[in-house]
Amino acid sequence: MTQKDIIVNKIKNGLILENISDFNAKHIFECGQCFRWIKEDDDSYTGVAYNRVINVRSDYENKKVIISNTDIEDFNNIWFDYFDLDRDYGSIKKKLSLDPTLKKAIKYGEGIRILKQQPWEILISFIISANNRIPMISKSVNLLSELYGQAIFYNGKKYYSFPTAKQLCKAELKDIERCRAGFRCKYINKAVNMLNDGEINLKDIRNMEIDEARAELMKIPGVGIKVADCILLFSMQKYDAYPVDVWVKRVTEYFYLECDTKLSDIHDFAQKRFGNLAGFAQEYLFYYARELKIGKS
Ligand code: 8HG
Repeated sequence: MTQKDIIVNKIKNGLILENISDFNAKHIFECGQCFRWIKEDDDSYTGVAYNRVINVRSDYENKKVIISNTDIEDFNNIWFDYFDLDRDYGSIKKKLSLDPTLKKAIKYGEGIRILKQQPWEILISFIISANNRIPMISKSVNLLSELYGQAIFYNGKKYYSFPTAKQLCKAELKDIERCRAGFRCKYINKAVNMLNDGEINLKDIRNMEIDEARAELMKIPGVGIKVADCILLFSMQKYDAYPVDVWVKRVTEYFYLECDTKLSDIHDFAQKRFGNLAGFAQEYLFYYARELKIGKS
């Protein structure tokens, strides 16, 4: 699917997208890559990204998506890229489905797209994610936004943008601790300072090839290999990254390798088996394993 194929029409306070393939809002927002999307009673999702609040509803069968609280300009400048609409997920799925396990995982998570999220937000969110559970990660990211971000009103409700490094630099460690991220707060504080001092530059890192980019990210305290790989995949378009958390370790061992395989062997396996589609494979597998509790003894 490319921009040419999608039909975009204005509706009241939003847009309707037609002829849109591989877009399932539930699978996109619940697969684990993002923390700021809330499911509404009507099965649509409301979220904050790029300092905006939008509501997204998808009709997978009929290839339709409704985005509320937006306009054509923002669609062209932000949401088209954010939802990775220029990518042909059909061909990715076809290639990965040659593998019987992935065929099942893809069927389960059909319509997942890897969002192009903002590196700064993803850096801090995944620092918070270390040894943490997704509901707690969301809570801390939301609290941090409430404390230091900007209020945005939508549908009679108050939402908050994710704070910039400048906004966060006013906060001392004891203030950041109010976001209830525990021991990770000192890492957030350090990352804020490193960014503001120019010690790290996320734009430069994004332009590096993957190994160098990963090594740079891992200079930030609180960023180990898994957190770095999540940042690379979810915000820097490094699609050969294969973040190995507990679930991906379990599911990869369960279907392909032996119990207690070394991390470096899991990475080598993923590289050989999935190549530059490893990141996509990883997300289908993460969602599949986590939802179905695969490999959990
Ligand atoms: O999408 C994700 N992929 C992987 N591999 N790991 C993730 C994703 N999302 C996410 O939160 N994690 C990690 O899994 C962070 C945290 O350690 C744990 C939460 O289940």
